[in-house]
Amino acid sequence: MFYDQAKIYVKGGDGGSGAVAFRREKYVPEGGPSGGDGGRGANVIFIADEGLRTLVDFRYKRHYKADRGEHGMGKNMHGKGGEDLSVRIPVGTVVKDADTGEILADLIEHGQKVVVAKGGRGGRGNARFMSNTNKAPTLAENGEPGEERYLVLELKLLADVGLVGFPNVGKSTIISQVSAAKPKIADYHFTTLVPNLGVVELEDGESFVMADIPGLIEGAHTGAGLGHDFLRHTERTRLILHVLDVSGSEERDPLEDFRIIQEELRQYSQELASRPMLIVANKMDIPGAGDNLDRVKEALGEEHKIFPVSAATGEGLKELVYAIAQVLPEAPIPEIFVRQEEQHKVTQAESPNRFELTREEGIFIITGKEIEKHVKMTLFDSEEGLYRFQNILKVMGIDAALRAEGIKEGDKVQIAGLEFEWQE
Ligand SMILES: Nc1nc2c(ncn2[C@@H]2O[C@H](COP(=O)(O)OP(=O)(O)OP(=O)(O)O)[C@@H](O)[C@H]2O)c(=O)[nH]1
Ligand SMILES: [Mg+2]
Repeated sequence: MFYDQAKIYVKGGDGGSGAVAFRREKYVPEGGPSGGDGGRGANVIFIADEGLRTLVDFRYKRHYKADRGEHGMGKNMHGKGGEDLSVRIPVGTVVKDADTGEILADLIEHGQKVVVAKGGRGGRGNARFMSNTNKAPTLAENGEPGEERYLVLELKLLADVGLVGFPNVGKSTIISQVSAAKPKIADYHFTTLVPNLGVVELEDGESFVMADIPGLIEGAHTGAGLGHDFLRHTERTRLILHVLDVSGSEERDPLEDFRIIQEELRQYSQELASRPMLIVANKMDIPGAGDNLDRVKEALGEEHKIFPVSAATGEGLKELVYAIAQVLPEAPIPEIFVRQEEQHKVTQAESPNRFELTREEGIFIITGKEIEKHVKMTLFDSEEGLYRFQNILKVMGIDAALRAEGIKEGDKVQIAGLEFEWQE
């Protein structure tokens, strides 16, 4: 099977905790603070690899966690950082945040790297909190939690030209004639279940990549036939070849076919439907094709270039390849676009606030990445740690927000699993 989509979980390593320690020296009664910092948590990194063709690996392994940093130790010894976790993914993979739909990376070159989950920084040891007013701090930090998120991976093949059309119109036969690709060809619908790529070599030594994709039928956007998701493999193409069976060998009207396929492309994305396009009028060797070709030319000839061919005999294919080679250098390289439904999600997830305050059964609940991180990094059993945390609540405006909501002495507040009573 061809796996071109996956949802996985990635987590950067947590930072190691800072240490609380004091020097003990024989003749020094009270040594200075000597707790070292925690080590940095490791990152999860994606590396694009042209040797991989599908996302099948991610079907079986869906969780990727990088190592944590080591804790700091006494005698000012810092913890060791974790080693980054490198994950190889196929060239052509688009990486999105599963919750927001935001595109984090589009890896189109072999060796391209991207950090998809940052490791947390190490917590500071107490040695770092010494000041003129506090010579013996008992304050240290826990490590910062590593970044974690769910990712959607989508493989979008890298091709210059995409073949689209109804099943059985001869798309696979065409690619088999103009390139070394050897796709299955047969006289039934949906012979092609997964996209095939073929390299078309030109006489001048140049070449381009053609993608043969499964056939579309009316209602593909609602799931009819094989659906329309595989159109993602045409997203990077600069030119669409719209293949028609102009012989009408299946009792359909090629003009009607054209309109249906165009509508399906539009349903996938307006942008895709308006890409540069050539019409390939195939099966010209079958009697009766000529009449239909005339009708197609009359209806569509002004707007589109039409190439009569026979993939079976090879007639007309040279001219087609030549025309593609002419059009390609002019055609703009499409940027990976965010489809409309995904865009919607992005805007929904954005929130200008650094935190959210809600109330449930009298309890004040505070959520937000930043404050949750502070909770995890605070050592609450140290009085100084507690004091510092209170300061963070003030600085972030959480204090003020709670007061504005009418919080009273003794009310309960909850943040990231921590519950405490409000005290003035
Ligand atoms: N007579 C004739 N038959 C053709 C021509 N091109 C393709 N065929 C036949 O049409 C049938 C379908 O061809 P395919 O290349 O498998 O069609 P496809 O568009 O890839 O079909 P799906 O993969 O099902 O979407 C096969 O039996 C081919 O031999 C042609 O130019 N003339
Ligand atoms: Mg096919």
